[in-house]
Amino acid sequence: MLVLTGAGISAESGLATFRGTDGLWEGHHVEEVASPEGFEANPELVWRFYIERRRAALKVEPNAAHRVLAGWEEMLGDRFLLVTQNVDGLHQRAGSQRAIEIHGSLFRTRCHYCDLPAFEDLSLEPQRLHHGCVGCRDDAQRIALRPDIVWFGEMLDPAHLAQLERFMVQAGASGKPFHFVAIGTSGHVYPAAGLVVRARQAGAQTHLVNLEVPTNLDTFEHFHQGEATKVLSTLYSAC
Ligand code: BJW
Repeated sequence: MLVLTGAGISAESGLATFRGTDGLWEGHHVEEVASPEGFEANPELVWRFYIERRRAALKVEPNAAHRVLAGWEEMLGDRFLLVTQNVDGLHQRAGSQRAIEIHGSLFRTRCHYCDLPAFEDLSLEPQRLHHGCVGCRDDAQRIALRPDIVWFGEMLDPAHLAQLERFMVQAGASGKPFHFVAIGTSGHVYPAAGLVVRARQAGAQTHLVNLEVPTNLDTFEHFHQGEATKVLSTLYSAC
């Protein structure tokens, strides 16, 4: 089973989704806070935005839907893989270990300009980050450190995409039922929104659990409309 999650799964924990009426982008243009150009133009604004996101994520708890997925992993072992677009760390806090964070993490920082490896960063003090990176000794004046988040126009980690592809090929060839389940995602953002198509090619039965009708609905075979916590409590037996 391959599961893809988006912001909707954390909505019932109290975190805002991206494209809802109370969406996170409200008050900010997307390109100001979630693009490389935005960071280069105003890194302080970007850091303020992400420190607020860190605070919000730390204030809430994983919900029943996060816990159901951790339970599926426990039952299925290496026949289960979770790929999340979320950067809030709630899956890990619910007990998921086989989780790939394809859009990065709020709780890691890396350098925007060099290949200094990303490191864990739980700081809620943006000022601390207003220093050059140790890897970029030639220019310690600019703000080089940034959240380890995949912004628009940036590449996803090729190792993550390769891991996903390997999993789909193996699951499709296993001879056992293979299900792809997307949960709480509007289908606007690629390449995540295209995973359903690839999973289907690999032999998966495809399911979507979502509150509203997404843009890529016609790419799914089964649509379970509703709140993730309610739908997931019975979905496993329906698969
Ligand atoms: C509930 C619920 C409940 C609520 N229960 N459900 C192909 C075609 C066109 C464009 C592209 C393409 N390939 C690539 C692109 C460009 C771009 C892109 O996709 N643009 C689109 C906008 C068109 N993609 C990229 O740039 C990606 N990079 C890339 O592909 O590199 C190569 C390349 C570059 C340039 C050109 C071509 C190729 C990178 C994308 C990174 C996205 N990052 C973000 C920001 C991270 C910042 C952050 O987190 O702070 O990640 S965007 C934002 O959207 C965030 C999310 O992970 C992502 C997805 O949002 P999600 O999770 O779906 O949330 P919502 O709010 O949209 O939906 C929530 C849903 O939940 C709703 O439907 C509700 O109904 C539902 N819901 N409560 C169940 N209780």
